[in-house]
Amino acid sequence: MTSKYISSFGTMRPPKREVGMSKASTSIPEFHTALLNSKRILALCGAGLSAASGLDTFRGKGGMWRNYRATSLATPEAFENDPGLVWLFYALRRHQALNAKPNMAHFALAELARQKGEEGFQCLSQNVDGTPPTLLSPPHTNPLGLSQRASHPPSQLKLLHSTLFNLKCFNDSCTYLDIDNFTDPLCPALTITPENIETRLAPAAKSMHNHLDPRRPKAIPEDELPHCPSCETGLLRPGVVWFGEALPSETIEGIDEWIEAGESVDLILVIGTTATVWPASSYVEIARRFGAKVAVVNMDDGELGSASDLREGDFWFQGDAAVLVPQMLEPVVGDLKQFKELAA
Ligand code: BJW
Ligand code: ZN
Repeated sequence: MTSKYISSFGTMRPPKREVGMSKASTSIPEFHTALLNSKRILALCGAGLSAASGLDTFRGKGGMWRNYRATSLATPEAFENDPGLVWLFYALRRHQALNAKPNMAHFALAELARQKGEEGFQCLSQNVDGTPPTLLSPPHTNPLGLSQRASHPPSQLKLLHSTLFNLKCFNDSCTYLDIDNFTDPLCPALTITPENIETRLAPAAKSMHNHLDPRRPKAIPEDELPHCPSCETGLLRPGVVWFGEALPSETIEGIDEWIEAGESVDLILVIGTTATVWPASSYVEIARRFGAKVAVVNMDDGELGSASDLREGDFWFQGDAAVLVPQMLEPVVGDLKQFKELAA
């Protein structure tokens, strides 16, 4: 993961603070003027973008899975200690993502991408509910990720935390990678029925030890979990980026190249994210350095990390991204009525 623009998290992360709403405009007509004056636009999207499609967020209300904080399961240490527990969490999310529909915000961003072209718009998504833009099937066919089902042009979608539909080997010395694996369930032990999940989780739930304690009963015996067909010893794991892991370098380098290809970045849309996870959060500051106004769309005015320091000329829209993003982009994307029947 090498980027000219991302600084180390020690220097980048701003202190926790409420959104500086007082200086930002909340006027959609004023935003329309800014949008129409913007040649080069970035979006930084998070879990709130897919909330209207029925997928859970990481923090706040949607951030608990059973008795576990979602963020505590998104680590190599959690997988090391109880791979079956972590696999159940991801198997459920694969199942939900495969069965979810894109919402109107996905369609609006995809249309913005088509209208502005590669030079004019790049969507940086922290969400793992999509496939990487490498090996894509034709648009609109299942199974694909939500942005891809909204026909978002692949070269304009950068999946910062990769995707639930890549699998890789947990063995560090093995390079096995399975791209676009949509099998559901991946194996019988990972079948998504309430009974299977409850039965698997019950012994651990009754234990006094926390899920990082090696003495705690494991959710699924390792021989029932998917194994790597290449080295035959390692367990397969979801190919997403967990805490402490590097983001895909070709993705980061592609974003650097896009930034460098123009004189400025004029606008960054920060949609449905707490903007607290580094290095994704640093794109707000990076875009600012290149001249961008910041437009935040969020249900909540709580913690908004790197997007909280809003200034004169910035925008703040509180509400559901699926409702607000189409309204905000309307002068460029039109009324999107052709997509309404397809959307969640
Ligand atoms: C709506 C809505 C609606 C709801 N409409 N809005 C100390 C300080 C600073 C940084 C660090 C630190 N210690 C460690 C770090 C680094 C660490 C980090 O940032 N930690 C922070 C928690 C502090 N970062 C990393 O570890 C990264 N890697 C790294 O540092 O590597 C170093 C390295 C370099 C070189 C070589 C080797 C190593 C990796 C970070 C990976 C994060 N991965 C996850 C899991 C992905 C897999 C999975 O999905 O399971 O990514 S964590 C989780 O957070 C997930 C998300 O993409 C990410 C961001 O969350 P997001 O999208 O913002 O969701 P929420 O839930 O937080 O917010 C949703 C928002 O939507 C809310 O605001 C709602 O209000 C809103 N909302 N409904 C509009 N309808
Ligand atoms: Zn392997």
